[in-house]
Amino acid sequence: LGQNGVVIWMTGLSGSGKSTIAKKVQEKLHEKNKLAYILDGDNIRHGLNKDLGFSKEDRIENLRRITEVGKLFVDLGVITIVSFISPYRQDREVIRNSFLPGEFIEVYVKCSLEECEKRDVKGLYKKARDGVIKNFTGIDSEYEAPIDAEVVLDTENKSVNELSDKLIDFITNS
Ligand code: GGZ
Repeated sequence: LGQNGVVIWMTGLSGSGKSTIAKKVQEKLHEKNKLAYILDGDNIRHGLNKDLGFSKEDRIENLRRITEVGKLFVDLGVITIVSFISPYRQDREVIRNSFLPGEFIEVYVKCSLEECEKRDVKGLYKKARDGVIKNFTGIDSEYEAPIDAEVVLDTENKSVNELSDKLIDFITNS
């Protein structure tokens, strides 16, 4: 296909809209005959990273392995859409530095905790509030919002369609 690989690293709270946007972006890129692939909880946490939970150490290891897989995909020339909470700023910095300049695009999927909790699509926030789930991001585990993301997607005020176009415009013109 002759395209250069790139990692689109989406970070944001559970329920912020990362997966929904990732799917829409992948779909639109496929329509343009671009090779794009999503790495997310469904294909990574249930397979390669099955042995990992949500302690700080496990989250760091989760992201380290994803980074290594991401590098392979980038070598292959794939537009790699990575969709994980990735809560720690320092880890994201380490990840950024393990790619070449321009190969790593940090995308902040921005949505307030209040709104994510209101959406509570999977009922996980309620479980976290009730203490059934421990170390839940935003409740009893921290989320450090990006300060220097290349792209900020505000899912409280914009549609998935608009935001996916915004992201595709960014990668097409960068
Ligand atoms: C955060 C958790 C937790 C805890 C299970 N904290 O909305 P979801 O369900 O589908 O997305 C969340 C997903 C987060 O996994 P990540 O691999 O993206 O996290 S990290 O980057 O921090 O490693 C949520 C579910 O897993 N989930 N327990 N304690 N999210």
